[in-house]
This record gives sequence, C-alpha cells and structure tokens, in this order.
Amino acid sequence: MFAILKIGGSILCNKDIPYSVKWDNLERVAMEIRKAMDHYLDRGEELKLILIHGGGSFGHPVAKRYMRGGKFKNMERGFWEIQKAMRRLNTLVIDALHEYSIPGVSIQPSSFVAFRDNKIHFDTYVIEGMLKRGLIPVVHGDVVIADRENYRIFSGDHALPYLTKKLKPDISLHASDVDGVLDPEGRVIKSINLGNIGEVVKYIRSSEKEDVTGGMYLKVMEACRLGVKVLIFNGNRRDNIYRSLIGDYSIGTRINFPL
Ligand code: IP8
Repeated sequence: MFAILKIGGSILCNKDIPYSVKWDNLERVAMEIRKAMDHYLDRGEELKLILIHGGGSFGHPVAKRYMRGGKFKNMERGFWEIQKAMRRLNTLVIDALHEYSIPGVSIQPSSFVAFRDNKIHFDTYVIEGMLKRGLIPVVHGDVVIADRENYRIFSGDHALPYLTKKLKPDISLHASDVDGVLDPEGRVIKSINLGNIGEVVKYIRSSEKEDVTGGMYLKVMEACRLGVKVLIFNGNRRDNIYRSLIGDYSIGTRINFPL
C-alpha cells in the first residue's frame, strides 16, 4: 500500500495560540500510523507513506508578520524565521513518530523547492529513494523562493496534489477537521463521482461564498483532476487515521475520478 497523508494544521495545533501543540492529537496520529504499519507487517506487506503537515500555529503567525499588502517584506530575516518556526513543528512531529519507532525523516521545502513561472519545482528523486528504503518522508508547509526575487508560501495543499500527481499513490488522504464534504442537510456525501459532481459543486459553492481562498471547493476540484483515489475525512476522530491507512474508506468522502 502506498499512501500520501496530509494532516491539517488544525489537528496538530491550536491555531489561535502561537506555538501551541495539541499533544494528545500528535501522539494519537503517531500511534495510529504505527498501528497501520503493524497491520500491514502482520500480513507480510508494507505501508509506504509520505506524511505532509501544514503550518498550524507555527508557520502562519510568523509568515503574517512579514506580509505587507500581500507581499513579503524584510525577508533577509523573515525567510529564516518562517523556516525556523516550521522546522520546530516538523521536529515535534518527527519526534512523536520516532517514539513509536516510525522511521520519519524531515523534508524541508525551503531548502530546495521553488515557484518558477507560477509552477512548483520540486525534485522528488530523494523522496522516491527514501520510500524504496522503507523511510517515511515528512514534508511540511514552508516559505520558498519565487521568481523576481520574491517569496511564496508552499502550503501542504500544494504539496499533496503535487506529490499525488507525480508519484501516483494508491490513495491520497486529507485528514481535516470536518467529517468530509457535506450536503445541504449537513450529512457527509459518501462518494463524489461523475454522476453527482455537478450537484456537489453547487452545494459547496453556496456554502463557501465567504471563503476567498476556496476551502473545500478547491480541494474537491483539485481531487477530481488527480486521477487517484482521494479520501477527505476528520482526523480529529479516534482511529480515523488508522482506518484510512488500512483501506476503510467509509469514514469520509471518497472522490474517485479514473482518468
Ligand atoms: O498550513 C503553511 O502551510 P499550510 C506553511 O499547509 C507556512 O498552508 C509557512 C505558513
């Protein structure tokens, strides 16, 4: 089994308080990944996994301090400060994995990822080599360089579709803080496919009028284009991460558009 799992920042951190960690959730995530790895080991199989986490209450407040009118300023300092905040969170995540003997290794995008002509440049040779060797790359949201001496935030929501398109896992998993994509009555839509996508897009659009960044709408549209199975589920609920990793896709919204 090869999975790419993104853990939303709101699962690991309390977004309202800078540098706050939800320690119980962090430990639970590690424990559930361990349980899933053991599930495969017991069957003589292997779980290949790339983990992605966002900025939570580490990267976001620091990045905001260096933003003026939508542009980064004073980045001789800002770049390393944002990098450092994210390195701290990434270290905490990786330390939690190591406590459960999970071979997590750090992938720091600010050191080698860039936006050029609005496109992501991300060489995955090393990540692929790590996967072949049984290691678990842990990629995080970060600040990266961009054209014309600019900078951009490279989000977990960039990393997940990019790596999914390039490496074609069996499943691309979004552990978020909602139960999935909801219908107008608040029920989880179990499956999004060619038959219901038009209708689903209408619900999400009307419920997200206020959300300028796109939120669930962008996630769903992106997922439809990947050509890989995608599951959006609530990572705050006990055992959901474990269940998603062992192939129980009943826990959220499944999006599957074979190309
Ligand atoms: O939380 C943002 O990553 P995201 C990373 O996945 C920084 O959007 C540095 C704010």
